[in-house]
Amino acid sequence: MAHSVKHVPVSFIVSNCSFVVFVWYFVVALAVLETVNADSVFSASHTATVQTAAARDLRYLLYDVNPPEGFNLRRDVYIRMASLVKTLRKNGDDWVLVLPPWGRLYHWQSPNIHQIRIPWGEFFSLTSLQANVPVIEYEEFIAENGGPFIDQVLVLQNYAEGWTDGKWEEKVDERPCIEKLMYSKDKQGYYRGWFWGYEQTRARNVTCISAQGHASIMAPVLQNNITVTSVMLDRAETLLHDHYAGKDYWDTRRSMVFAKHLRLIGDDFRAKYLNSTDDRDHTVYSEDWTRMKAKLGSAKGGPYLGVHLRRKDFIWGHREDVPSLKGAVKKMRSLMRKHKLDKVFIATDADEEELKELKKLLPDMVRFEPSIEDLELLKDGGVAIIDQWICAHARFFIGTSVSTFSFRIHEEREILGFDPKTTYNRFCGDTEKECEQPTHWKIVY
Ligand SMILES: Nc1nc2c(ncn2[C@@H]2O[C@H](COP(=O)(O)OP(=O)(O)O)[C@@H](O)[C@H]2O)c(=O)[nH]1
Ligand SMILES: *[C@@H]1O[C@H](CO)[C@@H](O)[C@H](O)[C@H]1NC(C)=O
Ligand SMILES: *[C@@H]1O[C@H](CO)[C@@H](O)[C@H](O)[C@H]1NC(C)=O
Ligand SMILES: *[C@@H]1O[C@H](CO)[C@@H](O)[C@H](O)[C@H]1NC(C)=O
Ligand SMILES: [Mg+2]
Repeated sequence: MAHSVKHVPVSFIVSNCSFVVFVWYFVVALAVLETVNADSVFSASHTATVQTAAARDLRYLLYDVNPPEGFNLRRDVYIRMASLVKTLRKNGDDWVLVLPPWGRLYHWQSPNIHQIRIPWGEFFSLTSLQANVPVIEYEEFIAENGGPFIDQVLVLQNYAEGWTDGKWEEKVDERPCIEKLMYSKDKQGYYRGWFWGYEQTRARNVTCISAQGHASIMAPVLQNNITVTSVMLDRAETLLHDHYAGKDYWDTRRSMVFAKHLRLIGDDFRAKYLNSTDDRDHTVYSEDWTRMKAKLGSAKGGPYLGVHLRRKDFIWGHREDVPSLKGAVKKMRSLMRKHKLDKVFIATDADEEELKELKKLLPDMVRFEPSIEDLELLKDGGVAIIDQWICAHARFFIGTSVSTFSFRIHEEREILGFDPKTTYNRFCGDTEKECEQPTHWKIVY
């Protein structure tokens, strides 16, 4: 609990009292209350466990993802790990999922701001996550565990031989490491590695496991082959979803409620610049995700076109399915005409040069542009979430082909109850022939 208070940035006391800073101050106070709450909810469940089944040992599952992966694929891997923890808890011990701190993400390039060891509470509502599966922040793990020690790291990898005779089968085996290990032994015989930027953290043992299959394929290994208390799965993205878009997938996805201060900042921006409020737009949101069950088509959305225009690495590869800026603007104008919308909100990772060009082509576009002070508080991850939140509330949305950033917006809109026709849209490349549109994934409640 103490460490969540510590995250109150001292800078806001002296910085210009911008709106975001003001909201932040207010919300941090709320967040502290919420943390107190969450802790008591959490420990209550533990007490109950102790009383009913003394044999259930407390065990910790930690994980990390291939370094180049971005924010929104990482959110997807969280769903797979939550599913594994649910399986483990059904079968026996009292497993808790340890949330891997955010940081050193390739796309988070804003200069001069500190962006490692960021706890999940800065981006997501912990109480909401905990209503799905028991989770704790990494620093809580260190405190509970009696130090920054992880008993066993399992580095997941594919099979060196690939699929044998082209036949897919689910399997998992301890195997020699294929790639060079990203961990090295120190003088005391502990393994040192990245560990989310926590330099004091060390592992007692590191081994490689070849795994081919869904996340819960790891359950028997974690239950039977390994007896230590804390286990970390590195390269966790190797494992597939237990059941993509099934009930369990959606329960976890719905529990990934954005942190309150980010939602508030997004809502204020909508009201101020886009004439968009929940009452008028029929997008009333329940803080308690378990009670959120909006009918498809019930949400109307704010009077603007929402756009996610992914650039950077998506255009460097000269991909066929990504439009030129000119092509994108032409499509936006035609959608605005068709849906009688005179405002367009654009979320994009375009560089300065492209932004200039975009502004020239579409002078009245609206973007969320944080000041340096705001960026220090929100960080690149918070800004991305606010962009997603605003896109999620638009009357009509169009995203970028196969971007997980766009996919997460689809899901958010599905939760809010938008007509799928207004959500599952993407830009086509300028010369793309068959421009297949995104799939509609219905929520299973
Ligand atoms: N703020 C903001 N950031 C973006 C936007 N598009 C991409 N990014 C950044 O680029 C990263 C893209 O990586 P990822 O989340 O994996 O999505 P994907 O690569 O599009 O599938 C995001 O996490 C953001 O940091 C955008 O519209 N707004
Ligand atoms: C787990 O233990 C079983 C039984 O001893 C063994 O056959 C199997 O290979 C082990 N699996 C792994 C991944 O270590
Ligand atoms: C490391 O882990 C492997 C796999 O669980 C195990 O076989 C081995 O004995 C462990 N080594 C040590 C030193 O504990
Ligand atoms: C905002 O929307 C409301 C309801 O659709 C409309 O009556 C009002 O004129 C709009 N205000 C502005 C400033 O566009
Ligand atoms: Mg990516």
